[in-house]
Amino acid sequence: MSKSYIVAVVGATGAVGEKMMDQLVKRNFPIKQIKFLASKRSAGKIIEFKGQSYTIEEATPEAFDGVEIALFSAGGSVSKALAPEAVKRGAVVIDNTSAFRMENDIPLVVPEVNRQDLKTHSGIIANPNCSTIQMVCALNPIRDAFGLNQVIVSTYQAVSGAGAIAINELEAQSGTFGETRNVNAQVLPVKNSEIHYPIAFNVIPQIDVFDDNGYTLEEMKMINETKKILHMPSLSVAATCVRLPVVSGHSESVYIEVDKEGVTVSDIRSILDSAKGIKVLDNPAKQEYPMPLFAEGEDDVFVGRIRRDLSNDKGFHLWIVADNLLKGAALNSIQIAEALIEDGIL
Ligand code: 25A
Ligand code: L14
Repeated sequence: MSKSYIVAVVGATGAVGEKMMDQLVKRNFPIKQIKFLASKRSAGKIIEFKGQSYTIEEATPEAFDGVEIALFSAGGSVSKALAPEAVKRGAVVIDNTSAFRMENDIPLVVPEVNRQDLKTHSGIIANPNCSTIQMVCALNPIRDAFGLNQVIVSTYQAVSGAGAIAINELEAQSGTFGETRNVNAQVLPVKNSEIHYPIAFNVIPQIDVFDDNGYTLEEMKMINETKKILHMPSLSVAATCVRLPVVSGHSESVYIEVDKEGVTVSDIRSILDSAKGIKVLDNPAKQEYPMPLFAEGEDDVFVGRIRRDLSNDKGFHLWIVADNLLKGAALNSIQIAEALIEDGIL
């Protein structure tokens, strides 16, 4: 009989944690025993998993005794404090926050792209930022076939990226058309800052806080993580990250310049058609293109609107959409765990 594992989900009550639970069931992950951890606020609450009731426990260092795989999605500060404690107790941590992603000795992994990086882990594996994951899924096969010089991306990101609390805020504001400018906003663009704007009937060109260079941290995550995952430290990447009143599903308008001369749109399409985890949805005659409402609940990264730049023969434009809570977070984390098992690393 193949091995099964003692698993902990940290942040089980959040938008991502709930999807992690769904994915563990859906993908029939080999679980011997499971526990669900969250903040003190949620400790004692009961949640259902595979027809059984479980009591949520407070995430403390001791809660990780005996745990073999710990899936973290409770924010960066929780990961910083508790991931090393879990590792100390023998667990492999797959961390969905930004806490460790850019540390040199921590692999940052999208299994379809850089699964080999898992081999060098020393306890913590970082799950990349959601907008970055869906973009590199499409860029990697193009880079392998035609080379890649430059990437310029603008994102159209759903509120679920900011957690369950931001979904509630969008819902609450959605009946307010006509008076939206005066609604009481408390979460977006950045939960713990002083200034907030309504998201219903609006578009906010800020995700996460600003860096001194004028970019937001979400934009810097896309820039730095893309280079790290693709192993291309000098790739030219620029990003503008924008929040829209969409519940789930991040969309991206991506401009790329390839290395090779003479690449056609149909070359790009056929490379993407045969790439794992990608679905090309690109038929202008039938008005077929990816949209976040239809990507919700789907595992794949959808690519459409593939066209050549009109002034640069090596330039192409793509429209990339995925469910940010699935491939962007929970699904990718479970796929990392599966890859560790399949490759004999765990
Ligand atoms: O940028 P970072 O630091 O990497 O942050 C990542 C955060 O972004 C979210 C996710 O929030 C994560 O916390 N996120 C969304 N998409 C993501 C993606 N693709 C993503 N992160 C990475 N990649 P979330 O809402 O999905 O989950 C938050 C979970 O964390 C638990 N938690 C918080 N503090 C904790 C903790 N667990 C342990 N110890 C702590 N100190 C949190 O549990 C939730 O499971 P909870 O018990 O605090 O929340 C239960 C319910 O309460 C609501 N809530 C949250 N904050 C407040 C609140 N209610 C009132 N007041 C609050 N201040 C939540 O909505 C939840 O339903
Ligand atoms: O870095 O607010 O993984 O949409 C991803 C979602 C940060 C927040 C991360 C959002 C998070 C982001």
